[in-house]
Amino acid sequence: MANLLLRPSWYLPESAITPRAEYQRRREFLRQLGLSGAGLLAATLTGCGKETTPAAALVPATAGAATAAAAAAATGLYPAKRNPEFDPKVALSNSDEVYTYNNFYEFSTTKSRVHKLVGKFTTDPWSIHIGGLCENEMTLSAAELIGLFPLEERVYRFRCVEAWAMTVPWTGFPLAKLIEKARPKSEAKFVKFTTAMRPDQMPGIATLGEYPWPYTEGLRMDEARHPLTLLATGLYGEPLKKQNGAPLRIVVPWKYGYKSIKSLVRIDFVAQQPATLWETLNPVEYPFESNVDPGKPHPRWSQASERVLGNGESVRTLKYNGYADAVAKLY
Ligand SMILES: Nc1nc2c(c(=O)[nH]1)N[C@H]1C(S)=C(S)[C@@H](COP(=O)(O)O)O[C@H]1N2
Ligand SMILES: [Mo]
Repeated sequence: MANLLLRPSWYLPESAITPRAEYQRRREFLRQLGLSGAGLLAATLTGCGKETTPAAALVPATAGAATAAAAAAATGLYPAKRNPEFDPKVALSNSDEVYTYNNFYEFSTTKSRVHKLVGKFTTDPWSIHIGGLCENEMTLSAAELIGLFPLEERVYRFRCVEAWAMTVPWTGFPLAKLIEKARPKSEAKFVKFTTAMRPDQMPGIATLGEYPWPYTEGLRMDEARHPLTLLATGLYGEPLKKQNGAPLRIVVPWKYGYKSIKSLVRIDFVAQQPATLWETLNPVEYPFESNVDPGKPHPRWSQASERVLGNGESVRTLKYNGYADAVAKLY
């Protein structure tokens, strides 16, 4: 991963820097400013996105606050120390927008409504099963899983197939560590991920009755083991909020956002490429691999550029979402 540190092709141009709200006040940000200079400061503070910020971004992000937040903070897990190897040293997307502009179809297809509909969704207590073709099956509480390995913060770019993008600080640990602990058998060629399915707590499921619930996703074993693939437990220095996939989600920054599956209840090692919800619905639009590729237009969205959350600016999309140095060798 050293080349990520030395040659960070995923640095954003200043035009892509989005304004920030509360996170701007964090000590961490002050540290960054010291490192990144006055140009960034000026761009951050004068790149006011008020005119272009959707109304949803102005809603206070109180709904859906992680109930476990206070408890977790008390245990001292958050905020986790930022890993400098994954830090583009640019301003982050506005956290209020990241909390209120969500794709989570189990709740709603309207992004600005998801955070208002997660209230009944119980994420504490939570149980996750790691099984399938492995020597060390485990059923753990979320708290147990989160405690298995040290948490770190990583700033990643994130790109939705709908051509919007954000830059956010996730907390978590590499999925590879958990895979190593589970000891997959040699027949295991893929990892299948499954989201909780609770129609009584997730009002979107009934409105999309024909969808092949639960939401599932998958990765090849080498993709799942890649050091960039994160098992995320937090965002902006706090436990994940429900709308962002509490208590545990996957983040795969070089693939379109739908591969980054939320609110995990199962991780299974399997021999065959697993069916995924989106590929089952439309294999042409949402193929299993789904690496970010500006040269490969989607039938409904050109993938050449992306709109940056917060300031609405359009920037060119990068192959593998800017992570080519780290992942191109996989393909
Ligand atoms: N279970 C589940 N996971 C999901 C989705 C979903 O609808 N259900 N949407 C995906 C899509 S399309 C995107 S872009 C990201 C959005 O994550 P965010 O709301 O935290 O930004 O979550 C992904 N993970
Ligand atoms: Mo997405």
